[in-house]
Amino acid sequence: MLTRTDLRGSVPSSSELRAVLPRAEVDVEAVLHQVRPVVEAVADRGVDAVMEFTERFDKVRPASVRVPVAELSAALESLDPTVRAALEVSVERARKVHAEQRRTDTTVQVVPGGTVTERWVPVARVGLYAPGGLAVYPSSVVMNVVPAQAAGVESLVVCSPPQAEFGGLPHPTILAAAALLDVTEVWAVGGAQAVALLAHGGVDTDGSALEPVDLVTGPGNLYVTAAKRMLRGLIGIDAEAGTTEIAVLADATADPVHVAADLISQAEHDPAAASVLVTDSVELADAVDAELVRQVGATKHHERVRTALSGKQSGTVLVSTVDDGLRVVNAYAAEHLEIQTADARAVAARVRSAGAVFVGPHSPVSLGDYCAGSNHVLPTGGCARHSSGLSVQTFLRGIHVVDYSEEALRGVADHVVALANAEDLPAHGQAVTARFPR
Ligand code: HSO
Ligand code: ZN
Repeated sequence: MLTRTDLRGSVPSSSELRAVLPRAEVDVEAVLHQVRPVVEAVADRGVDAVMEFTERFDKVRPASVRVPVAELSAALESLDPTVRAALEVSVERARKVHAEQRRTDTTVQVVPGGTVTERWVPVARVGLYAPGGLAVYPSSVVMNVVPAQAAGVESLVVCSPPQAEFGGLPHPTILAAAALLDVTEVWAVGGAQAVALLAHGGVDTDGSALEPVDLVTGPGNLYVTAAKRMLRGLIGIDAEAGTTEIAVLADATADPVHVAADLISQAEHDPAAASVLVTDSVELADAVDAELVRQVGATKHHERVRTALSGKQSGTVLVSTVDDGLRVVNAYAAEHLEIQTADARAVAARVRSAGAVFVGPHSPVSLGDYCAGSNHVLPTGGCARHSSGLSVQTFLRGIHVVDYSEEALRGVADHVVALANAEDLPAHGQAVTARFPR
């Protein structure tokens, strides 16, 4: 089921590896020309334009963009109690982890009387996107809202597309998750028009203001991603989220039943999802293939899974040693990386690039998707080489605060003047010497 790339013998350099490893091609640029008129119309005409696009793309016209607060509590009250209990555990664990991870301010005394403090200040207002359609993930509402709240973000809006079958409201589990997290502002808008409205703000159908945000996070489809890319600068965005990926680095000690189940679990998201096995054991690769055939037949979304597993973005990579496997997974920089080898902890400690790492036989990716306490909004498409997943840090800005006394400034004045002159910016130097008239 998985195509094989044989790198036994020699592992190419990491740039060459990136060319040979299975990976989905996501072409955000290709949809920019479709997204641009949507973004521009919303910038010009606000909610009127939003309603037109919503009718065209979501086939429904909500009464207002803002979802009445009563709908949020109603959705929570009707939520299946088992799902509610599970969401509560998910929230509790995520809060525990994210609260501890908030950075504290640091003050460095550079010289007596001269300090630089790094002060962490939450973004004032953020918009969190929750997709609808094929993917209705209340868990993603948790993963966006929890770090924003842990950072101390004061004003927060959740956006999700209106659904015709729910009378123009977003999906009820999205509303219920928002209510559970004490979010009171939810907008029924999706797609590129949602990002544009978040960035520009507008006036709702009842005349009330929809305030623009400073930062938009959360996964969305290609159009949402394109709109984020286009509006970046006016707003901040998180790393671009593409289709989900799992890589498993496994040796002969791994259980093929578990490895296959984990590869299938993420393939279930999308026919374009990527599942990659990297192993030094041909026996394990064969056993995983056999298991995939057996398990895929029995899984609910077998069509989607089969398409994902047989796509060119998925596959098995054979290597000579676990060390070579590490080079492969480090170059690949998967969104999710499982280490299922002997001494998995030591191997995991040598991972340099991955959105998140799952160590040993009892830490499957789906645990992290819901209830580990970690965040599941992670960089895809190799972006883990340069970016991190969503965290409390995403919602904070570090401000350097410079505080020097007269003596501390005097002590370094000559050096400032020398550097200013070297850059032919003498007024910079004079701004210091003016404070010390001779
Ligand atoms: N694996 C997805 C997140 C998710 N899984 C939501 C289930 N629901 C991307 O990390
Ligand atoms: Zn998942």
